[in-house]
Amino acid sequence: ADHFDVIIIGAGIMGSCTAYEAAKCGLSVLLLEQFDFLHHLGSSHGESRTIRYAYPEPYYVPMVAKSFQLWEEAESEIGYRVITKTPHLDLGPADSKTLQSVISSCNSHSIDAQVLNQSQVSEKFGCSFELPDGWIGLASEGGVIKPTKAVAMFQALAIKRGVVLRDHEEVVDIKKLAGDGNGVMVSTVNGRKFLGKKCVVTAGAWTQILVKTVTGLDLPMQPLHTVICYWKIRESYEKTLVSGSGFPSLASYGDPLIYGTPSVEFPGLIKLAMHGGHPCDPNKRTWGLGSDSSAGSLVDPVGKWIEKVMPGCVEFDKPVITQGCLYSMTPDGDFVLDFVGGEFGRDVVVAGGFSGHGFKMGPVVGKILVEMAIKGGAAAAGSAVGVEMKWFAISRFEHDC
Ligand code: PYC
Repeated sequence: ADHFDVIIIGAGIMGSCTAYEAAKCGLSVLLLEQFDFLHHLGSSHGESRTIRYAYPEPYYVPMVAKSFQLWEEAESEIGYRVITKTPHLDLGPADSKTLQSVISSCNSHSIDAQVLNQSQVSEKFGCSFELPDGWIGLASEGGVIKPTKAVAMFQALAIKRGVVLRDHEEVVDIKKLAGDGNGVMVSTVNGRKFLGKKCVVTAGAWTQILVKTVTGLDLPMQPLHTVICYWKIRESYEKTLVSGSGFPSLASYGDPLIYGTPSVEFPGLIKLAMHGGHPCDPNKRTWGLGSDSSAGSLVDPVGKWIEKVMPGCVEFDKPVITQGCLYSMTPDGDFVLDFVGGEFGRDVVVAGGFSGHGFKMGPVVGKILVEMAIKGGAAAAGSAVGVEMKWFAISRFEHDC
């Protein structure tokens, strides 16, 4: 069997960033993918993801800052851009606890952010918004990431640094090799076996299944099928809602939580969608919207929100394009970045449960995972990157798994 310092399972954004970071540290790396590279079956494909400093949980703000820096370094190395910087706007009732937490975490990290009343939001963002009474806005900075292009960028950078990439290699087993420091053997469905001193599982919505099969550890990470919606912009708003015009990426707090980006990917369309989704088995998804009320329940609330908050901006009461995507949801919405423990000790690191907000964090997560694999301690890895790791520990689920 071939030997590597690190074997990474799953070549979405997290695995691809980890492979690149590991290679930067001079490690020999194998990156395995169960489907085609750049497939659209998981959580790393599509047209756009937001990046924003404005987070209700203060511990994510420094992670975004570090990630932004690493995104820009990777862009410089490859020679093209995967992020378009835009303003970012949070919205919601002034008494929303989440929105107030966003404001205080921006303040505590000195993020440049301005609280705006109803008319200031309309003035600043081209009269596209008509905030309901009692709502406020918070304007800060963010951007839109091109996900497929970003994953391809990290894979290209990884290849340049000697990483071995193999797709159509579904991992079916990971075995601890006898003797301290001897690492693990990873077996694939094709009967291939690879030896790794360390192994990192970044298998997105398949992480829970793989970790449970191999270790028996049942991590609470629920795969959710979500629906991304693109709406036709009314002609009179086409120049307003477009990226580059000052139109922001959006998060509207309340029930439901709606997010959006300015029009970047499909000319004349704007992405506005609902955070969350329906529990699913990632191997048995039903595609499209279907006709059941549960599928419509991910789209209809977005139409109602547009009518209420951006009335007159879009042409039809239904989206013109919808795309399926997967979330991997933890009970608290925080990630899992930890060692699986047990007989594997610190030889197998797991990263998952990105809960619909992880993509932007790919570069910083890659750095943390490599620090964990090399240094063998989560706290040491976190302090090397300036991240508090207790939020991401498996032990927080003690009663759930
Ligand atoms: O983290 O910005 C975000 C996000 C948008 C949609 C879901 N999560």
